[in-house]
Amino acid sequence: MKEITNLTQLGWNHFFQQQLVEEDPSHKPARVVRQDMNQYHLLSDEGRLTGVIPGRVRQAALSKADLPTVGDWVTYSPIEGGEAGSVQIEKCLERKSKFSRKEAGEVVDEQIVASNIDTVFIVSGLDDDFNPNRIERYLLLSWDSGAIPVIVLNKADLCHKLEERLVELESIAMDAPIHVMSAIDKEGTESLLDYVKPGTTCAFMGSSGVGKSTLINLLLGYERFETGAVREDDGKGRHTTTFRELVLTESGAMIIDTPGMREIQVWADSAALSQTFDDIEEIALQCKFNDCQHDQEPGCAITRAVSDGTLDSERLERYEKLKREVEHFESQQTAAARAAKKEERKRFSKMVRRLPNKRN
Ligand SMILES: Nc1nc2c(ncn2[C@@H]2O[C@H](COP(=O)(O)OP(=O)(O)OP(=O)(O)O)[C@@H](O)[C@H]2O)c(=O)[nH]1
Ligand SMILES: [Mg+2]
Ligand SMILES: [Zn+2]
Repeated sequence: MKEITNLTQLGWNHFFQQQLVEEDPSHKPARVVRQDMNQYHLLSDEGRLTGVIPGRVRQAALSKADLPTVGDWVTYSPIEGGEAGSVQIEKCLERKSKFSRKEAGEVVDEQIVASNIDTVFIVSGLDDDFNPNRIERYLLLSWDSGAIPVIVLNKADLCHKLEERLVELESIAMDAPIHVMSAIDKEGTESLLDYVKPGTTCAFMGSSGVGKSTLINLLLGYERFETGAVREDDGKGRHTTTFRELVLTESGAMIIDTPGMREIQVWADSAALSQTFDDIEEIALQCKFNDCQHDQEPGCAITRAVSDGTLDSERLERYEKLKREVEHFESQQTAAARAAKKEERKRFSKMVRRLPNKRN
């Protein structure tokens, strides 16, 4: 197989290359940089392409998560008689990492916000947007994603209690580095360059109006993305960015801008929860009983830590709430696995019934 060299700049590596072994050699790889309804914008060693998904590929997808999303590697083939640069997508390659949340609403489906990313920048405003609970949720999903989370505290120019907020954040960031900056004053933003390296991909996540697009424009050196003034009344921003997009920096790094998320519903397992709340789970190891519910049991280390001030009771409350959500997620996952098995059995027994009975 021909070694593809210039795709390396787009993040192509052995992990993806080995997935082509059994692939039709005429199918070539490309990276999804943007999706407009059914049209995918792709980058390949042939340059920019526009891809569509044929019905057969769409039908084979069991969930939305099986379809390509921004950051994905796909294989494509030319469309016979089609316009130059328009191709059809054959397959979505297995992902190295993916940042997912639960689809909003009642459905239990995974929404992949960005895939094949190395770094997740969790951007938060140091103004009234500051919200430890939201940062913990993003951390949880990041630890589940396979990418490394980095906390970005923007709008330092609007913050009068930086020290206080940093102390609070340091106790919840665990292993994630924290960077304080002001995009408006162009202060502290150069610290992001440590992560924005050639051939790597980072994604900016966070609520609307925290300054994701402003920061990305600074890193790019030009106004690539529209940025929006925050509404005066609620400080919540107005969702200036409406679609996800991957762009290349001058130095050859890839950055994904995402629209601000209103809801961050849990799509993560208990391993990610342990990583996010390592401090609490560490203390819980000291409880007298293995199955301690930390609810007035004798010898409870958690209760002791809260009363002697080593553990913030609000953090404990947030942990317990997220733990319930993770448990619910895991039970839904097993329920979904059970339902899939049942469906498979049904199909199998129908098939067996149709087989000719040899004894007759
Ligand atoms: N004071 C101050 N304002 C900032 C800073 N960074 C960004 N802003 C402003 O905040 C507003 C929102 O910035 P955007 O970059 O559009 O925010 P966003 O996170 O991309 O928002 P969405 O696209 O809606 O998700 C703009 O008016 C920016 O000029 C900062 O460091 N300090
Ligand atoms: Mg934006
Ligand atoms: Zn306990």
